[in-house]
Amino acid sequence: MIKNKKILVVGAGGFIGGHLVKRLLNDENFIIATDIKPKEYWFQDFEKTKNYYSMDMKEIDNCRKVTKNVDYVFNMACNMGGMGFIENNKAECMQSVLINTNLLIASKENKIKRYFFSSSACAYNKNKQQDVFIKGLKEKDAYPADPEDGYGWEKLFSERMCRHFMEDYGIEIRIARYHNIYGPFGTYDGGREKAPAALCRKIINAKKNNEDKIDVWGDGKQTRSFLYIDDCIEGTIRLFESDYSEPVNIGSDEQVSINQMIDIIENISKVKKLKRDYQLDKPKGVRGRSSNNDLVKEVLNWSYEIKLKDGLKKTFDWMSNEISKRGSNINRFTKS
Ligand code: GDC
Repeated sequence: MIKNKKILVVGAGGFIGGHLVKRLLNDENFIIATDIKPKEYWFQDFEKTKNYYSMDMKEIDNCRKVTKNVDYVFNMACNMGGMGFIENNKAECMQSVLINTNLLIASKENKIKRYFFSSSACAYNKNKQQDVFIKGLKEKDAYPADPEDGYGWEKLFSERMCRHFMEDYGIEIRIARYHNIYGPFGTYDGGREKAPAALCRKIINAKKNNEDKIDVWGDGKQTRSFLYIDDCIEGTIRLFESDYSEPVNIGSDEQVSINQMIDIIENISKVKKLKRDYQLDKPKGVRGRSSNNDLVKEVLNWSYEIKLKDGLKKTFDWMSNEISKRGSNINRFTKS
């Protein structure tokens, strides 16, 4: 267990970053937390730490300030979202390269012991994801390089930047390739939401408004695997504590089509079967994607636990509560 360490979490106001801070605080670490969002827009709030900074970590001076006298750095920050965001904001997504680069330089200068980079399944070669059901992606499938345009190129490049800082300067590196992480406190509206949250929201609202139809992007046959946030955090901590410095999948191998995921959410919500308006002109991304977990099992002796239907139930219940409290189209700020 990581305990009694001074840890910088960059992107602490976001979804995964917020859950990570919560876990590290519970494990009795001293946390410095930064995010570009003003504090009132952070996804979770933590009473126990006063060391929050709202700052742009693309600026190297900010990176230098907050890496002083720190043991470990977790870089959970990037400008990101689901397909609706990353397909239409490639230049924005690629600028996150400045966060990782300047944070690595500052970490090297301030002699940080270990550095974590949150990469993505979007780093994988697109050609290996053209069929509806594919074999899970193995870590080596990122090469030859042909990742998701914009966002995926930034992730792959930044992975390599980490690797070279390790080779040339000896900074210890850990890299997770996350596969569509979902759960409570995730974005569910506003344009950055990913499919699990978007489809839960659409079904909650259809039920509330007595509608019999939802919009679905694509033909619904495209596949993904989705990992619940608690498993993501457990895998992240275990990877960080391991001695493995190459990228590792943190994902699920429960591959489902978007249609199958909608079936699961409809069951949870107890609505009658809704009509599906397939929108073929909306962002679709790759045709099929899933995680191969051989390496994570070998290196960490660990596998995720939460099945999609159980994780979606927790997410659906949380979101129903949020929507009834706050409505579905406002910025959220929730105390954890
Ligand atoms: O957005 P996403 O979850 O991202 O979309 C998965 C699939 O669900 C897409 O084919 C999309 O067209 C379909 N879909 C159907 N309806 C909807 O209402 C909807 N909203 C959304 N968002 N999608 C819908 C993600 C990246 C992340 C991250 C992960 C890593 O790609 O966007 O930033 O890095 O990958 O796995 P997805 O899975 O393509």
